[in-house]
Amino acid sequence: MLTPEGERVEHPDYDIDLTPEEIRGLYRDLVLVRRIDLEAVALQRQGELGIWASLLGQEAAQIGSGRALTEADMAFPTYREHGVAWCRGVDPVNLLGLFRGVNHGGWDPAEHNFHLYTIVIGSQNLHAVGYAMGIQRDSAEAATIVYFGDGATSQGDVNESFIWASVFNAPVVFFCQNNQWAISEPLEKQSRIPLYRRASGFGFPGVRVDGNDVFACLAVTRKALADARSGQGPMFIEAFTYRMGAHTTSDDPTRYRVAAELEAWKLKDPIERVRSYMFKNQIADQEFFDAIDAEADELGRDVRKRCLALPDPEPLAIFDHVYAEPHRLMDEERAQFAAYLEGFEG
Ligand SMILES: Cc1ncc(C[n+]2csc(CCOP(=O)(O)OP(=O)(O)O)c2C)c(N)n1
Ligand SMILES: [Mg+2]
Repeated sequence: MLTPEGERVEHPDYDIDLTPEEIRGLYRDLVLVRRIDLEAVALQRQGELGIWASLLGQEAAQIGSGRALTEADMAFPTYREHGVAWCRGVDPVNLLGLFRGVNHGGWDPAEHNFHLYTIVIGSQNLHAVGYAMGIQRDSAEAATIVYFGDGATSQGDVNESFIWASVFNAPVVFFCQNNQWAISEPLEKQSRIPLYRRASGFGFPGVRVDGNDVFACLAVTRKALADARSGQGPMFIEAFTYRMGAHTTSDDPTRYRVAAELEAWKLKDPIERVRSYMFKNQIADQEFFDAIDAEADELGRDVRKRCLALPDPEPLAIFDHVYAEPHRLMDEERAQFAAYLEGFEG
């Protein structure tokens, strides 16, 4: 719907009518989440975070799909969904706390309808389908969306989630961000067909969307969620995008991919095309762009300041939220760890 040069194109099946204000809002989201991400990478490089998984390049896929959600919809993320977290009103400092190792994310999934981050590849797919089946049994006016990567489509859990969603006609949208890489494994080592085509074998529709086009991601996800809410079952969306950074800050992508690939994808940058479209169509002027840049810098400063001020947790607190109710094994492990800590002097 928006070419890399910022030209608007119509699509026969998916259309979207956005007001200038909505477009400015999407642009603001894209810029701010990129800024949060940049600050987080810098914080990790300065030793303030243990690790960080950058969303660089995937902003449109996350903001487009994230803004398609209604308040009642429930989202299940991986570890890279900082843009979706932003759309769900989760304070970015919570995300940093998780990667700093001082909390488990610390947000209430029920308050934001945004589940905690999941590191175990694909396990959130099963949680999402189970949740969607719950929505179905409650006859609630809501849908579930689950995020996962291209690599995750090779995982058993993900394939099982497709089967359950299909046979129970669960109101779930499978949002796969195909960023072309699963750490150092390229997509061609994961699949011999385009990923969206996998869906038909499970019995539900699959579409591929330009994952660097925020309008298209919004339009397609909105439609898929509406269909799910109205009882039409699951849908698979392959957002075709690119991981412009490293897998995480622990990874060095220059070891396994050529620089030319990144250069080609830079020309398809998800933010530049919106900016160019807005300029050309007088949806925003230089003053607006400058104000957003200033807001982004202020947000970066604020996030950094509050991250550094996060208190170190009391070591035994790690056991507090493993189970909702007291658990014998937790009590045992807590006691063992307390005894270990007491072995230190001072
Ligand atoms: C069950 C499981 N197996 C292996 C890993 C190690 N691991 C972490 S990220 C990753 C690759 C994931 O690639 P993809 O699904 O494409 O997501 P991306 O990181 O590209 O967003 C792997 C294998 C894990 N976290 N969980
Ligand atoms: Mg990937």
